[in-house]
Amino acid sequence: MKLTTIGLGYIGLPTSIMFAKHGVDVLGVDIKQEAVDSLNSGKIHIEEPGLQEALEEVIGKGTFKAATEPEEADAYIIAVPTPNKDDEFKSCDISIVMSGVKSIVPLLKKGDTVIVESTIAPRTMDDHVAPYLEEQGFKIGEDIFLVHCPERVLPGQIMHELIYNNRIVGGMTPACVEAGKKVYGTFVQGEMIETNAKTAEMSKLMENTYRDVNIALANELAKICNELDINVHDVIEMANKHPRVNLHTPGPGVGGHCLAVDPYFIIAEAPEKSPLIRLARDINVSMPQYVVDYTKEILDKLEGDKVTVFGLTYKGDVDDIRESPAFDIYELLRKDGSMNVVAYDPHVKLDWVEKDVKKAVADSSLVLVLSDHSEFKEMDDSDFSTMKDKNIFDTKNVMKKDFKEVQYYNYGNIQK
Ligand code: SAJ
Repeated sequence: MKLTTIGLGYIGLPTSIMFAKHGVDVLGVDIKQEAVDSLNSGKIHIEEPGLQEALEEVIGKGTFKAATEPEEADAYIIAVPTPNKDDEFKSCDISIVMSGVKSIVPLLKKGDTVIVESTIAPRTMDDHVAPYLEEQGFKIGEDIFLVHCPERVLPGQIMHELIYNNRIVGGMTPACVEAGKKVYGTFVQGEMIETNAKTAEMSKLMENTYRDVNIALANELAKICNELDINVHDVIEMANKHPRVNLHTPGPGVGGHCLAVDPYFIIAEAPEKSPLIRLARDINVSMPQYVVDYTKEILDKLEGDKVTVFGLTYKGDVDDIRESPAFDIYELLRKDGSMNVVAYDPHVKLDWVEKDVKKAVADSSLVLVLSDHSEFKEMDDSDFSTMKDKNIFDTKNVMKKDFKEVQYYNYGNIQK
């Protein structure tokens, strides 16, 4: 099989490499020449465990190459971004998906399969992608097979989850479902769940919305507990001992290109019917300011004015700062102007981000933990010996709590 993938980002690249590892002849397409050059020279341009080794393997085997223009194949996978639009409900911008579809139209031949993996608003396949391809003269389910197979892998575990997660195969017709299953059957060992495109779209969006709403509940609980002087982490631990309760974990907000984005795609399509989803978004969006306010309260009682932010990424052990509440907090603190703010993140490759922990905390009065990187989990008093005032506010509840010289705060133990 020959496969052309459009988009070599966090999903398109691992997916392309996984197909190439399993003997498929893959051309990965991206508009970024720099990324294409880097990949062809054997270097990945994103951080994901196991991906660099896998790229080296497929380059060695000659089953993967990158380019800026698509080529003819038997199957096409579109895995490009779908950002929020700048409108009232932050609706789903499908223009990049549509450009991807347009770019392959001249290459399409009878029997080809076209798969959209990008996360899209409900009914996008029925109302936009399918009608466009039919206008170009293709009979869907006969000439070409059109499928929505939403990606559902967790960054940090992509190479494992691509193979073992179950996979929703949402075809425009039953024949399209079969064609989609044939493509992913190359390597997927999880169950392939057959459905239509609009059910696939909505279930993908709802998975992330479910998580966003539940995190909002945990964040609201943290605020309530702080008001009432109750340890929120103890409450969650107790409540989760009930067999049918699974409270999520509060934090500095919700980030990434999924949970902070997808719920709006549903809201925008049915605003009158989605007040709960909207409120949950608002609660999660309110968290960075909540953290900033507490940070200032802690700092007000101290002499020094240096704050060291630990972690800028949207979650632990990734390098991704897209839609990151940690990054928002860093910017809010800097804009405030009353503090000297320094960022430390062992995963983020930006010049102004400190990589040496000792340098980052020197003369600081507060370490503000905003991402749950593994590196933070093992730190002890000795890592903070050069601080001016030794205080930690750990919004991710990630550090060891048995400090002797450091005053440790988290949501369960917040300074009043
Ligand atoms: N977070 C909390 N509390 C929690 C769990 C997460 O505050 O209890 C925060 C994280 O710190 C992060 C955000 O939520 O800022 C999202 O992180 P995540 O680990 O929940 O998810 P993502 O965005 O990395 O990946 C999600 C996954 N979806 C689900 O678990 C339902 C993944 O399977 C999807 O493929 C991905 O979205 C996507 O691409 O849609």
